[in-house]
Amino acid sequence: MKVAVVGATGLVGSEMLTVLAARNFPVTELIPAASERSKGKEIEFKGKKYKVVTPDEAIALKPDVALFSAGGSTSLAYAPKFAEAGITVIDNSSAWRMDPAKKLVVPEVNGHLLTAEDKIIANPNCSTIQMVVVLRPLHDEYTIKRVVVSTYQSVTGTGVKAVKQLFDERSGVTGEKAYPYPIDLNVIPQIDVFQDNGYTKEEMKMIKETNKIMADDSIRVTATTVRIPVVGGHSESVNIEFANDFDIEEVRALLTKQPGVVVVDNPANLEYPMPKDAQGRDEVFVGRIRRDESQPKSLNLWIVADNLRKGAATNAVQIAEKLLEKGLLEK
Ligand code: A2P
Ligand code: 11C
Repeated sequence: MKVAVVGATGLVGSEMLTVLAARNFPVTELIPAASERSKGKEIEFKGKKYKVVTPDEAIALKPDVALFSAGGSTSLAYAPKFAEAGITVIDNSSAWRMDPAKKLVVPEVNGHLLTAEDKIIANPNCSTIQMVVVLRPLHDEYTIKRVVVSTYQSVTGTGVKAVKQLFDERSGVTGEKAYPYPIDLNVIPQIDVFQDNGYTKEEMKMIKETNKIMADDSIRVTATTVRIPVVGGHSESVNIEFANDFDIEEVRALLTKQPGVVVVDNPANLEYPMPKDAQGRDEVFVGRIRRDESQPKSLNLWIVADNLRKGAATNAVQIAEKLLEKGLLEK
């Protein structure tokens, strides 16, 4: 496969290169693309050097598939051009996610829906992806009525500038700020901009994207998304109310056999998922599995994943793998 990565110089784009190599995706030729600013810059992939091109040059090189992580406006401008040239686009931005004509895909949840018609496929928001992977088997078994989620999100979700702000503050250096407040030794209950309803855009993404991916608008979701001074991944406290009662050991068994999920839940040994352990891993980790004793048919969980991996790059590469498996990337 000829694979283009648009945004290859960015935080998620470079993680895409790492994941493509680590998962041995059959790349015969890599086409790293970024803005004019990066044109000609060298990128190493599997021991070979490749020169960064512009998105227009990438189209002319006719890749089979293009993974995009270059922001919403680049996706809006270029994804249709790639698609028109017959190149399947897997887009990590939020540009196409809620477009009713585009699929929003987490392979373990709804990858079976992909067809040859899907030329622009949207990769969901990181905090949504790690949650729906866990919700899927539980919804299938017990029918979810309502989800209450609070997140503890890594600064890597904002980008390089935010990671730098955290470490600058820690070492007493004055630098550029990604956040309106200090992030080190602090917690910021705002991710992305506020909407008219008092929720942030990140919170509304978790609500709307969950309904779309699960293909079920009857699941009620409410979210509070929070930035914390961590780099390894996003954590989520999730409370789920079901229509039907569950057995806690059966819940554990369902999650244990769910592809892409690792149960880390042994309070006796102080074992639970943490972003320090999730960093650089492709799986979603779940623990603190327990009954909500305050109301019937309700469950509490703690979900952790590397937001740059399963939350972004890994999920995008897994979509490409799914297309390949279904024979949808063949010319
Ligand atoms: P560049 O490095 O040339 O600016 P991040 O999310 O980490 O900020 O990365 C954004 C990525 O998107 C970078 O690779 C960046 O390239 C790329 N990018 C930004 N604007 C454009 C554009 N107009 N066309 C193509 N790539 C772009
Ligand atoms: C964050 N979830 O952690 C955001 C980053 O829609 O893909 C990813 C935004 C998106 O800040």
